[in-house]
Amino acid sequence: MTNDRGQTGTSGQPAGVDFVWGASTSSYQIEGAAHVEGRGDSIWDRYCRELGKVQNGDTGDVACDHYHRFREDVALMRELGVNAYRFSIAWPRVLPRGRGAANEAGLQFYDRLIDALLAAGIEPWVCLYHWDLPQALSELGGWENRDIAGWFADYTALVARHYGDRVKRFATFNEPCVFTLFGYGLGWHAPGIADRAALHKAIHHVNLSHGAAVDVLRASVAGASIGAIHNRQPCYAATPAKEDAEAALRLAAYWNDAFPYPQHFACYPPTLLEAIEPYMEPGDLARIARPIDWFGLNHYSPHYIKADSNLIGATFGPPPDDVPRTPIGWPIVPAAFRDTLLDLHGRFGLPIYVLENGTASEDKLDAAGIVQDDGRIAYLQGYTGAMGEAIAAGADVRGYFVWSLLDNFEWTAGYTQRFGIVYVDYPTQRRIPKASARWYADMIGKERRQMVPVGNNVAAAAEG
Ligand code: IFM
Repeated sequence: MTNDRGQTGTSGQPAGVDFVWGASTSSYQIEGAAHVEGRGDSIWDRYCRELGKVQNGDTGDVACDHYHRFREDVALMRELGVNAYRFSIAWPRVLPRGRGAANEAGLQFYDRLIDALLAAGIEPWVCLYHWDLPQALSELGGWENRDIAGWFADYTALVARHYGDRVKRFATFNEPCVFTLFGYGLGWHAPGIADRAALHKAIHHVNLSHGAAVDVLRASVAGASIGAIHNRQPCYAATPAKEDAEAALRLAAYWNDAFPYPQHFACYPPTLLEAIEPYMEPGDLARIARPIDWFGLNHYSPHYIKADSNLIGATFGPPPDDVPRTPIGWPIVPAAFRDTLLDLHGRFGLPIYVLENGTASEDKLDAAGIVQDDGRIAYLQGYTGAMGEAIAAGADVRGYFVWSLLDNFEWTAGYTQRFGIVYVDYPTQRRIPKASARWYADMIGKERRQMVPVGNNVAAAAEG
């Protein structure tokens, strides 16, 4: 397999291999067990404790208690028939202070999880970073400190050493545009910083950390298949006003290009270069642009952008009135997903894995013990159908992972938004597969039996 520069990756899926159907989660959103067996604080533990930052004062202290109930969750996935599970490792669980002494109990938790997945025939896909930076490192400047590339490389080496015999699929970062822009630029997420210099330093240091981690994984995991997970969404102007059109272009550079461009093309988007250049050293772009094996895409909906007085001069506006929306107001536009997949294929030339797609809906457990989430089924039908169209038009999409396996801690929305295909009754921690879980399982089953391109079966399911 070759990447966009014609270089051969050391591994990856050969053409013709079965499409991967999976489910995704992340450590802080589901694990709980925040203060047990040696786990250190992350920036989200700290952020949640700051009154008023997260709805209802919710925290990830217990979340879905996956730390103790992972066997049940693996059994659920086995029943669904998914062949891969994407989860993240909590850096502060394995290195409580982010560097230095490792926490054996934390390492063993992921051993147990990985072994249970393999025993169930489910391939583990490990993401190294899904936003839960060790608080101790944040106190040293976190992503603003250039030294973090070395700390991240050391953490990656620990993970590679420990799990590389059983795990081959690694993603370096999940949605770097979100945690840098929201966490360091707009102050909406942990660690709650809104500062121009902080944002641009963080972007560059995350990119350097990505390159360093790719090198570590390549050198230490035989047969590693490595990628990074990015959001990519069309950023439309919210109104015909010139200032909104300019704002949309500014936001798109941060959202869509600030990470994939240096990682794949060894350059920053021209509109960001001036702000990032002061933090660059000679050779940095070559350190960042290391060959990888696949492009991980998270996609939910297009953005409608308007001008703002914040430090990037842009923010998220409402979609036009005629665009359908999910219960939390996210636009439902499957055609934008199809076009994004085709654009990605043309632009980067790497195999694509969709590693997040799904919707929050107003799920209620009815008197019969059923969660009839028809809105989510319609959303998933529309989006997997659009993916089928992109594949038919030539996009090299190799897998689809639903977000999310379980209802979970949705960052500043706390537990008010349910994204799972499995309902979690938080007071009892009972798991109840929703109607969408049954739909997903049926669709996977049909795809496997009929071995025809995805989309055709989705359409058939929609017809009846
Ligand atoms: O829950 C999040 C996830 O952590 C990152 N991508 C978007 C999801 C839904 O908001």
